[in-house]
Amino acid sequence: MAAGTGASGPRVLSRAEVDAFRTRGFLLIPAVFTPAETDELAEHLDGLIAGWAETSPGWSGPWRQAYMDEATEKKSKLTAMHDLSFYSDAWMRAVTNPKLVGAMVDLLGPNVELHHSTMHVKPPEAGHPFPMHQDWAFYQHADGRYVDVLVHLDETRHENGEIRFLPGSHRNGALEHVTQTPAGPCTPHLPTDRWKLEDTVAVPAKRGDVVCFCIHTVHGSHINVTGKNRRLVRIGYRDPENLQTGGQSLGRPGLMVAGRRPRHAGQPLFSINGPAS
Ligand SMILES: O=C(O)CCC(=O)C(=O)O
Repeated sequence: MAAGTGASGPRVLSRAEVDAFRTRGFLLIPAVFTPAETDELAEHLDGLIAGWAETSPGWSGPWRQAYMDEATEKKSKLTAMHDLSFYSDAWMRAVTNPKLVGAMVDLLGPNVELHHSTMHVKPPEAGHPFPMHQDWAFYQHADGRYVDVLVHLDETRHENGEIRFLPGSHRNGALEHVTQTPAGPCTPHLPTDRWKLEDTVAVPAKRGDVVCFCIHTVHGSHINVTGKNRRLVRIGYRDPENLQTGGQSLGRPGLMVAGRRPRHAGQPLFSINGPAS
């Protein structure tokens, strides 16, 4: 991944934090959102959960049997929706939050484009675990200049399924994921016999913290066995010159949250009739 820090140095992160991100492929950034901002985001999130989000069994595939016994697998659910800023002004402010955007400039800059946001709520008691995977498998890009950010609305720990990473795994680039079973297609994930949550590092975080990681960093999380929702929102940012080649929101331009979008020779304006085919 190209360095985002300019001659004047990082804006929000320390050089040690930028280096840690480059070496490990993930970084906890404490207190990006103030307690008041976090309360407002959580309140809007609860409104979206009640009004718009979908609760379903979540990701499909043979990993479910490897991660859960039969009764738990039947109970396990995920509450999710995409692009929260289309529905909530608090989330519109969150995706353009100056401290968060400054951190993205430190990691990707000077030009940063918003790609998407996605709610991941693990409901109480059997809230959906996540098998080991790279986010690249869901939105393929040409290179690693893409950072995912997990905004924490609840404090996380082992019992509610904090995020977990395989340090340095981003350096392997894109990996082949399981996407098919004899019964048909399934949600992309890495083979469970070779990629194990037990080998990962846990990154528990507090309300208002964000945990960011590279699109190629292998990660996953355990089930939520507590009596409360575990509420996270992922926001994806990229260098606008990192071409998307497949997956979620392909062909859709995003807001420029820092810098400018360089124009390539002959590149047309974005169509007012939707994404070009
Ligand atoms: O919400 C989680 O625990 C996992 C999140 C995740 O895997 C992702 O956002 O790609």
